[in-house]
Amino acid sequence: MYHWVSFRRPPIRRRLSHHRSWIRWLALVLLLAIGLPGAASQGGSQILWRNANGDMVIWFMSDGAITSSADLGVVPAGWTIQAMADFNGDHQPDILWRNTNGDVVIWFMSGGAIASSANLGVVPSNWTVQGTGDFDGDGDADILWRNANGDVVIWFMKGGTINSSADFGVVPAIWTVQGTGDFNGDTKSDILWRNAYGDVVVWFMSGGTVA
Ligand SMILES: [Ca+2]
Ligand SMILES: [Ca+2]
Ligand SMILES: [Ca+2]
Repeated sequence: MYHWVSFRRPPIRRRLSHHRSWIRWLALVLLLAIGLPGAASQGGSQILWRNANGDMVIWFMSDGAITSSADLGVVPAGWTIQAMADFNGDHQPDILWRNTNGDVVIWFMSGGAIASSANLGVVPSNWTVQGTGDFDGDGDADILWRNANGDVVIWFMKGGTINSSADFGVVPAIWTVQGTGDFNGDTKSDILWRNAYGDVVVWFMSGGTVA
């Protein structure tokens, strides 16, 4: 697969009012609760909220309590979060976005702020993000893609750039990715598959190969 670079990114419009009722948020979608090491450095886990108007807020949690929050501004509805993972190895989870036009963007987070962003270009819509994980063990999370034809590709990330990629070929459609994680403790994320008959298989990853 290929990509090309454009320079669009999710615009950020700071909200005008600092007096918004939290009740509004309770009816909205809770996206992710994460517990990466960087979250721990913030004193616990983080919960990322998105309002129906696109406004995004992070709650920093500790022992079930909200210790602080940060408003990241409004992101237009065409952008959806694909994953949260540490793509630049600073132990703080970053946000992977995709636009309905296929555009892929990473926000590199630092505490409650968007420290920087990287636009990875437009990826055709027949490719979908299946998950993230540090498949080569270099400390930066990588991106697992699958094509509608079954083709499996990993982008090995180095911060905001695609350092390399590997194509694992077409996996029949009866197999779906269930998740990623380091199932053998070698510090490299692996891929958990399941097929339509219930068979479960783990690909133990070693960079660009299935070990
Ligand atoms: Ca990071
Ligand atoms: Ca990696
Ligand atoms: Ca592993």
